[in-house]
Amino acid sequence: TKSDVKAFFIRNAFVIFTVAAVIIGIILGFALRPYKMSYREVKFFSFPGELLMRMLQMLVLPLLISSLITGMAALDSRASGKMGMRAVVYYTTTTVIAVFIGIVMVLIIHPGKGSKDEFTKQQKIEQISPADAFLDLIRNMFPPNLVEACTKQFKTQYAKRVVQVTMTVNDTIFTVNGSQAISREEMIPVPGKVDGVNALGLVVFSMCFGLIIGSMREQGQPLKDFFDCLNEAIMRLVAIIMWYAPIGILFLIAGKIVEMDDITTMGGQLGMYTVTVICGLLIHALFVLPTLYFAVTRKNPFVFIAGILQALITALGTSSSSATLPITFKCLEENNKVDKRVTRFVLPVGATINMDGTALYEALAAIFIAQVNDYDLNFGQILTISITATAASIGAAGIPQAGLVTMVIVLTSVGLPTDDITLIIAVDWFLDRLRTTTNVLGDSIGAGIVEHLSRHELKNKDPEVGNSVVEE
Ligand code: DAS
Repeated sequence: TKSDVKAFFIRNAFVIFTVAAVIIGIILGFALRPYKMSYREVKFFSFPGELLMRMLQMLVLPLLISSLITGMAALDSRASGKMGMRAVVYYTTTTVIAVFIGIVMVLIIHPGKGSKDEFTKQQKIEQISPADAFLDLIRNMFPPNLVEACTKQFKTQYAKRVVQVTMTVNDTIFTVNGSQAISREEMIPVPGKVDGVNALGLVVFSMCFGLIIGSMREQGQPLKDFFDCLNEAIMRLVAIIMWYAPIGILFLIAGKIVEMDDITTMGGQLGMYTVTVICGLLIHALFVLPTLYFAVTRKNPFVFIAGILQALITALGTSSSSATLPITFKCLEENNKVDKRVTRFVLPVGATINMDGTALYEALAAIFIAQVNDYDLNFGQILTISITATAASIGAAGIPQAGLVTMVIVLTSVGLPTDDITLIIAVDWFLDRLRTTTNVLGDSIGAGIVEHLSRHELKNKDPEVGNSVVEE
């Protein structure tokens, strides 16, 4: 009936607007392409999209910190330990499967065959051992300065650039040698590289802090109430931003289509590589994750996915799983009714360390670069790639193209030329959107699975966060 249609429309207004925004964005983008806008004009045009990015990013830090602290404070150590174990098992399993799919796909399709002709080497780069990268990952878990952790990631300086200054004073020539330490990211030219918030450090701190507050019982109550209230207030802001999201997404997508390079210039190897990554991500997102969800919960995974559609589209539009985090929270809690004690605990951690799409892509891309260079990888090297790809996906920040930067770790671990990253840069903006969507899907399904497995601990307890889940 008419009122049914109306009710359906109101219930699904957000999703309908968002899907419409994507479609209009694509049409508008292609319609405007022939006009060949200048860089500056594109910036003006996509301004509403830039605003959405900024609004979402604005909320991420307080949301991440307050949700983790309240989430941890609400659980006693036994419950959080169990839930944490389940989350870790889920993250590890799905990441390993993703890496496996990436490797199998690239070995079967072999997109890098043929001679490498579209690229010339740019500079020689010093080798970095994977151990350096692992140590940086762990260093980032313990930020010495919390305020700084909110603005940047820590990077070890690995090499020195020597600067020589010659001067003449009273006919005498002096030469001064100076040296400047540079980090591994500075050693390779990666256009558009980004420096993220040290989310890993903040996650570790907030979890510990939350646990301690929880264990303080009465004494910790004021802090618990404070962060609870902060969290609630931020979520209300998210609700307002959600109304603006479709407009932002429309312009983000249209702007990107207007500015992207001509597709016809894409070489054969690169085209095959793109197809291989897309196939791998689709298998993981539409087959592996839903099957896992069904196997554990016996519920229809596609109903679950429909509930988070807006988060998935936001991930596609923003290429950032951390900017999408506020929307992921809303979708899971409101549409899929996932318990807040689970989302607050599992989502911020997931958005920071669980990146299935990134892991799949990094392993696949590294092997593709080996294929292009006619470099035969043995089994041990493929194993090294899978381990470092996992570490690189954990270390990557949830921001656009972070995965491209952490690729350096994977490539150096098996002695592949890091400057070959430039080979795949042309298509990375696009693949980044797809892997970010896969990352967000993985985090969301993880929340669903952990909630199901933790149902006994969650049963019969006050669902209001702030109460202990398991009483001794
Ligand atoms: N785009 C990032 C994300 O937010 C990760 C990546 O670059 O792979 O998930």
